[in-house]
Amino acid sequence: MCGIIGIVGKDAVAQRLVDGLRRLEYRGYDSAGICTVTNGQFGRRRAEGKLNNLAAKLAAEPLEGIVGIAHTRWATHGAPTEDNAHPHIVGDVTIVHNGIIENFKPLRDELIAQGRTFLSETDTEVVAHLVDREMQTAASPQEAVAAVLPRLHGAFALAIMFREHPDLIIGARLGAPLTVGYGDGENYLGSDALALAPLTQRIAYLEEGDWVVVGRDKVDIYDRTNTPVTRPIVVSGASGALIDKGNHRHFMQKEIYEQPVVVADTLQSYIRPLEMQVAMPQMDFDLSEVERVVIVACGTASYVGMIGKYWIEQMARLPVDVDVASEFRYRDPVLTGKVLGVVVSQSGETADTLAALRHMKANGVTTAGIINVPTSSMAREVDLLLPTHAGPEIGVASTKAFTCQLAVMAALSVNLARAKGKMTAEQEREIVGHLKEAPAAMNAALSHDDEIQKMAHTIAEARDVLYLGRGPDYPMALEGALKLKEISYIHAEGYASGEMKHGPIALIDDKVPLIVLAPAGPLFDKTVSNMQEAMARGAQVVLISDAEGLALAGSDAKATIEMPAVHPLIAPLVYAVPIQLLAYHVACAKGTDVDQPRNLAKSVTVE
Ligand code: HGA
Repeated sequence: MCGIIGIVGKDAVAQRLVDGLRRLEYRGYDSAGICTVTNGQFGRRRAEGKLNNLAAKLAAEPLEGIVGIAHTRWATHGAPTEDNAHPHIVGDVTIVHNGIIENFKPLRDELIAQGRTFLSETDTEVVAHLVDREMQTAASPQEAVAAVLPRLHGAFALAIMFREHPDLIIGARLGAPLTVGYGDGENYLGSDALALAPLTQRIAYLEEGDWVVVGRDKVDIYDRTNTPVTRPIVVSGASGALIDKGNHRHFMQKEIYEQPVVVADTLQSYIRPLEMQVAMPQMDFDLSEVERVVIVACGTASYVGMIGKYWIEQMARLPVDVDVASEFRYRDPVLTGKVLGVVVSQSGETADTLAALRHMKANGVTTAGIINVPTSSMAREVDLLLPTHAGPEIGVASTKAFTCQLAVMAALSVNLARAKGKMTAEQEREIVGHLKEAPAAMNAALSHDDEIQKMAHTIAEARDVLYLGRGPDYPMALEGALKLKEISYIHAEGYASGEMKHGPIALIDDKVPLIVLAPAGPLFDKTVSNMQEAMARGAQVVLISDAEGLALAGSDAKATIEMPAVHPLIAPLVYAVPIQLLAYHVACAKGTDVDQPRNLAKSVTVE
């Protein structure tokens, strides 16, 4: 979540650090800060709120210096105020941190007992004090940091700078990502390769427990036992260009519109068009041996997992468990038998999902990952990487990553079905045909943008909204509700249609819009009955269905949105479009910050 960048440079760094923060803003945007060291002094600027506030401060009071660290924050400990913003300075030490120091309370008590005073409410400040305390006796910054790291429990990526040693920055990582960038006469630290892309493409990924001394001409990496190690330098390939919104008002809108193209790109690497077969990347294990599947993810990606459960169970007849990652490890799941563990994540850094992946691996589970960032921790750690090709997703609310994840989940389901002998070549050909139709059907769904925009004004006035769906449309209902919550701050819930009468129907009155996702098909009549039950109690229904469904039940609804008629397998990809557009236009009508909604961050690197 928080984003870190550090430069041991040959030229001025302040502007370059801010540019790097812009590329990390997706990780947090509640406050930001920068510190440089020059002429034996630290110079620091910090600001509450968006990065522009920090940029304005820097423009008014520029900072000199060719060595510096910077941070964009997503607060975990202490409100997003200027005092809590990083970098924190204690004595001759300044520090930026991503993660949570879980034992910060006893450490803080210990330091206070020694007469130290804290200026922030953060967990981070204890690290600055600990390093400063060690510096009183240590022979070098290296020695001080090596003494402090074993005392920290929890997760951290750190960049530490020293007033009296202005030519180095020390970085460390445990449970949060940190990369080293190799430049020409200067070197860098960054939360990800994207942040460093304009500076260098030559990147080394630190491993768990590593710490690093970054100098101008040299980088020394140590593992958790303080043994010098080398980590491979790779060419990141991350684009140095800043991604822009094109002609769109928001990144989210742009990303919704990109879906037909990026889903087609993604499908291209999972389909052999001539053979009409689904293809998978090379793997060194045999899918036919899989006895059960365990899917773990968070938020929107967890709904991909739930939809995957419907697909894999139906097509491959394999039992599937789906867990939200934050619960998975702690309920001590049974992982016996030949389990295929599947993680789903846009960033590949989500702390809970990463921890779940490691838990599965530690228990001997073969793992696959549906991941959008190919250089991420998860992408590097899974046994089988199943990449999505959504491209950088900037809007905090996931849209194109979600539909690309669905496309890959569909391909995985078909592969499992074939490997388990549950799908004939003829059936596979038919499914490939439907998958190939998905981008065009998504385009058709996009053509309803104007009418959805008009509808959004009514929904924007609601205090509560309910979404209903059955089968794979149930997770879609959850996703529709999550989208509304995330960006329009309207309380929304998704329910399995049949569950309404077991409680939620009590919420219904004529002020609660009820959005029903119901493509025509075997589940349609049942869902429409549930819709009627709600309408009998005054519900204002928006029915999203195809022409056949609307002909059967549309006249009863207050409003309708017509989707193209599609095979049930690709329906979630298509129905994603109206629920995203609806949330988007409701948010615009309410005037919220669509791309950077309050309290959220794009990449959730704390548990
Ligand atoms: N715990 C620190 C850093 C928070 C963070 O990494 N969020 O993702 C703080 O609250 O400042």
